[in-house]
Amino acid sequence: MGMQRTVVLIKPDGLQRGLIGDIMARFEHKGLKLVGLKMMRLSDEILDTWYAHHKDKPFFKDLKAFMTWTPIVAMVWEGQEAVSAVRTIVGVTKGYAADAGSIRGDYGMSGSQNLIHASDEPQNAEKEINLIFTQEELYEYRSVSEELIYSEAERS
Ligand code: FUP
Repeated sequence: MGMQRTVVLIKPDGLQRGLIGDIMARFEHKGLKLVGLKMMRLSDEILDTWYAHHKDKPFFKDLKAFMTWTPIVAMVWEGQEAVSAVRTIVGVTKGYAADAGSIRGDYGMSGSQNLIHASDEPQNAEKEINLIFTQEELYEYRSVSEELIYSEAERS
């Protein structure tokens, strides 16, 4: 158990479909704490690093074109085991296979236009944070609901 930070991107289809508010509400209601938020256009350079593990895949070119179609919304959420907690809320990669109740399961049908990105492990979360956020864009503050969301033992 430990406090973690994780990156969520609302992809161009999430923005175009007007799902930004609904998506953010899910993380807020879960009890995650928002520590970074901005709208931005992803560059070719960022995407080459972000999706380096996919660079030889047949869908890489289309993936990059899709991710640069419009600006995206980037955020950093913090909480206990935040990386896996957020991945559970997001659902598996392909919308048609994702569990009902997850974001991809509830809102998407595509295997590529899947609304949202979430870091898959803590090490990648740190890498992704450093790729798109500066230190000044990340905030530390005390959430007044922390004592309701976590037990005393979890907070210390
Ligand atoms: P995820 O971690 O669930 O976002 O999925 P991956 O890292 O495996 O894939 C990153 C993105 O590549 C997906 F969100 C969509 C795209 N992709 C495809 O377009 N086709 C595929 O077969 C697999 C992934």
